[in-house]
Amino acid sequence: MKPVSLIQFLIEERRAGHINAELSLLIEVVARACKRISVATNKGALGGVLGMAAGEGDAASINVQGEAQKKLDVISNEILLEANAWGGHLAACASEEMEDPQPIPDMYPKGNHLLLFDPLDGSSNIDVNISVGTIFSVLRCPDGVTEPKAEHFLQAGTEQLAAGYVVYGPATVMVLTFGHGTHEFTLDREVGSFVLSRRDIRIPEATGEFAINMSNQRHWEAPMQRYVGELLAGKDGPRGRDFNMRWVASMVADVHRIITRGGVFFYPLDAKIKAKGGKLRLMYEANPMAFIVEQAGGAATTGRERILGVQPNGLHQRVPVFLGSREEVERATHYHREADGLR
Ligand code: P6P
Repeated sequence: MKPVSLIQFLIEERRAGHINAELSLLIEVVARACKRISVATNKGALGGVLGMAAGEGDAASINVQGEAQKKLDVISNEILLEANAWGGHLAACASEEMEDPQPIPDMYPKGNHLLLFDPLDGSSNIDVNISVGTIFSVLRCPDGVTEPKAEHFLQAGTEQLAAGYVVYGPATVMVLTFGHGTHEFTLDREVGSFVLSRRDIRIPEATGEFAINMSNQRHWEAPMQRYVGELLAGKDGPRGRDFNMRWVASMVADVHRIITRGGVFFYPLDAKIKAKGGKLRLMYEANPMAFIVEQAGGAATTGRERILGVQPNGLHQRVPVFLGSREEVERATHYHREADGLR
């Protein structure tokens, strides 16, 4: 069968009335930027892009999250900002790497969309050559707002018009949803275009594989201790079956494994991070991944409520994340809600 390029897929989606021309062109701009990030990432040590953003002996370059930036964090952020500045489809961008939203410069045309992204998630893995990725989310700019501020981005995940990620691994793969299924595109490096490799992905409802950072176990809440304890007990415990564990410590890689073969991913609240509300960011990590996973038949909660239903209170707000195969997400969420005295 003749391969379907991302461009052709976007035309199909426009014909089906799932997206408009502006959103279609915005996704093309983001895809082109991610191809450039893939080239930079794949250079490794030869590209002079590994290591910390700050030079030897300089003060570390710290982002709004309080994390030391890698060179590729900064480069990826700049690639996405520059590509979208003149693209003409955006009113503003927001990034994990920047405190405030970035307006579109006056000399460029503006559009009606807001783009949020984590330009290079999992960047602590770059120097050890483990897959990293870009995560993005698209919202509608409220009518009449010409200079969007942070509060204009604070829309629940159900308002997303599009969400996607690009994982820079052995292959560069984009996974995308517009709310009409979740679809996968693989970068054909010889042609330089993303080609549809899986349409209408379905995550198996049941799974035998879970992903969590076990080193935090002593800090978890009791329901999480109970749930993971049952998985570790395997066939000798109440679940009556053995489970396997994976933890890449790169959300895009862990989520892509789940999108590919099922599984469940947890970054629960724990005593260390309780004050911050969690580890992962709602607007440009949890929400886009939740949209993608739900559209593939999976589930995504904070352990207490549907992630997409959370009303944001800050651009860099953090939330606990439980996502993947529906049966396991629902069981772990039930344990937490039961412990809270909720049904
Ligand atoms: P930990 C990467 O820093 C990240 O934001 C996600 O990509 C990943 O799932 C998580 O943090 C890893 O956290 O505590 O295991 O290093």
